Amino acid sequence: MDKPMHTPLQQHDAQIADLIKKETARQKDGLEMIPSENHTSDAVLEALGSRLTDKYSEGYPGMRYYGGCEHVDAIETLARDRAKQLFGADHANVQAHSGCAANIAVYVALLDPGDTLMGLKLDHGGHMTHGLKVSVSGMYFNSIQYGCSKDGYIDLDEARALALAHRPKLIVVGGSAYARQYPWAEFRTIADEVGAFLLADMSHVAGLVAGGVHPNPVGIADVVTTTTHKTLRGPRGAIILSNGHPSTPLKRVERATENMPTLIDRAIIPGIQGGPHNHQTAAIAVALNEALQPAFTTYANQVIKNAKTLAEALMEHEYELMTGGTDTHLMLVDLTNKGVTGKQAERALGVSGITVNKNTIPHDPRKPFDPSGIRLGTPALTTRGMKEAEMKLIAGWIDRTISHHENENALKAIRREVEELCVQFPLHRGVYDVC
Ligand code: DSN
Repeated sequence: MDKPMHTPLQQHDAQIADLIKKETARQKDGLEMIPSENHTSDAVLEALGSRLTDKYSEGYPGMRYYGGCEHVDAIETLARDRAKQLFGADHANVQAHSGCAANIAVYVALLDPGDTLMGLKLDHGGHMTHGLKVSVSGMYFNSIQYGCSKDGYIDLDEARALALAHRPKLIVVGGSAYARQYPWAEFRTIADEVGAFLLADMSHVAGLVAGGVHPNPVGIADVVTTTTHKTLRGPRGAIILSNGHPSTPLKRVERATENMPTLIDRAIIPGIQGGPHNHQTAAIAVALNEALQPAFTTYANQVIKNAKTLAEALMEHEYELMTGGTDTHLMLVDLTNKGVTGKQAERALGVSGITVNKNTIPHDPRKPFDPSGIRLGTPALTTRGMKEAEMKLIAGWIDRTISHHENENALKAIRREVEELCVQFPLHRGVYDVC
């Protein structure tokens, strides 16, 4: 009898091969509802696992510190051009290794240590790099933080009052647990009133922007950052978009919006990074090409339809959603009225085969490791082809899980139902031409 064929990884490192197999099965057999996660296409995975990872290419296309860059130059140029086309920007830097690096690069480009920046509090749905005291953004800069009102909406009056009082040099708008459209234009007005740069971090909603179902901050903010692996459905990575045109690279340039491309490029390298991750850049280019196809607009629309359906169904089960619903791909659920903490819910849902994350809610009386809420999203489920009918089923499973969160047998029974659904919606469909 022939021996089973082994891949190189199975032959050379069975432990890692086995763990990758287990993680793939976990994704395949369960429902990924962390709103910042998605499932990339096989084409993206192929680019990510290519020989491009071997290549050093510090610098930018046409201006590298290494030889042999002709092919990675062409790849990075394609990635930049596709990003510019998709979001309508003059300039795209595609080298930031991930979202944190992208945001820090913007601060390096535009601020001096000790300058004041203002962003949304992390526990109100912001992000660490928007000025959290224990992040570089809060340690090296004077961080002022605005928040959300009790209803969960960003408190624009507070943001304006803080801006007038503290005159930040840069204001960040964006976040990771905000269920409504980001008020880019309102923040432009506030930034203009105090002469601040405006950074829009659209990481969570970039795929919705690409699909035309969320306002685009490009042209409103001075600079826009985004990760590439959330609703945009690419590999891990980030893009920094700006308008203006790169000036002579060696000339000292003033920190003005028209010089943004040069300031950003220099902040990435030599400012905070060395060699770009060329395999990642190629995979980003592939994902951007997918996002440029008409089918991606259908996908983005369905992500929102699914989120709205899930939100309505949960509210019918008397769940309290911050802001009373969603305009986007995510929702933030306050579990206080259910007598269950976010940590308990995350654990029980995990047993049921539904992966979510515990999350603080604005003005949460509890701590981040055991907060009052959970955050749910629909990007990954929609990629698998799930629609409104499945969202209603899932809302029922979430409710049963939370109601019986200490009954392991009940949770295992739900898991079997979840697995039956997952079989009908394979993870790797290869080409995402349907929704
Ligand atoms: N960790 C990301 C999220 O889950 O939203 C933000 O960087």
